[in-house]
Amino acid sequence: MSDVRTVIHDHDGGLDDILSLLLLTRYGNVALRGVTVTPADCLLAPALSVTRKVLAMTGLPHVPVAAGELQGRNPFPLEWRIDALRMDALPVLNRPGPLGGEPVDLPAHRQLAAWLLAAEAPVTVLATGPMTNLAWCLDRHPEVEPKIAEVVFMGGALDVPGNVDQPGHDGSAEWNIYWDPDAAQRVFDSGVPVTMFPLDITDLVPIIGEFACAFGEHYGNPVSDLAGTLLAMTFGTLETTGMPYCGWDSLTTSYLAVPDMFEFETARCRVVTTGPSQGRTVRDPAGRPVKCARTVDPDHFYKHCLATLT
Ligand code: AGV
Ligand code: CA
Repeated sequence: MSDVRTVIHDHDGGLDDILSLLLLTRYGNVALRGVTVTPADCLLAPALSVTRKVLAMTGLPHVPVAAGELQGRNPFPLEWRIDALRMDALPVLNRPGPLGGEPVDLPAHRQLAAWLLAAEAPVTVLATGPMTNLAWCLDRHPEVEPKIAEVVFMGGALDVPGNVDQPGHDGSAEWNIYWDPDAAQRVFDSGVPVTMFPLDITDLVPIIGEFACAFGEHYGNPVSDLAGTLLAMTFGTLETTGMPYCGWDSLTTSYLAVPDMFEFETARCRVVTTGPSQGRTVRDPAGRPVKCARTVDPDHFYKHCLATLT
């Protein structure tokens, strides 16, 4: 097992973001410093509530949770954002007991900067949503740069189609970058090491029935029940969008525990910030080097989740 890393999870409240948080709470080599919630692929209030409940149920009630207030340019579909309301009402998250997760007074972007500035050693930022908060920190407090050991980011699409299906867009972008293309480019423009999990690799891990149903074997274990329920709630997207729900964020998160599961390439790339391809990540010899995950054995990932979340 590698050394313990201090991690800040900047998520945006989707089903897969919460599954990622659940994984993080199980990792023995991760010290969770705090959680920031971006109001992107969620409704903010229930997403904050879910985050705090997950921290309570996993024995981490003192991990602080900060509410995002910065907005991106291209809003997520409301049908997706209401998943947070559904999660917040799940019985497994509403058993008697105190709510965990210390709410903080500062909004997420300022809190993120404060945590980074106060860090004694460089911190890993796990971004499973748009990088709006991080971009603000780099803009307003450039001195945070050396405090960031690595940004581990779910987003982008290099050699595969994107997942944005919106009027006036050509479909080449991935949603976490599309929500705020300038933020992603701002992070790319910094010197911070970026490890990226684009759709090229996350396409390999669709949430399949066999994976979701396997959690039934541990029925009665709250962590397992929550994981299986989150996975079950992802079904329907293939029917409505023609694209399966994938383990986008959870695959990205699993890198923190099992980096050897992946092979990487260093790709020079940049973000298209305007026009019908906005949010697209393109290879560009003049772009900045990004460590991109390229291959994974899907079965290894599914088994890792099952073994971790029971
Ligand atoms: O583009 C993937 C990102 C991930 O961070 N999100 C979902 C994950 O949290 C956006 C997204 C793409 N397709 C979706 C998404 C869908 N069908 N439902 C909900 N969110
Ligand atoms: Ca997300």
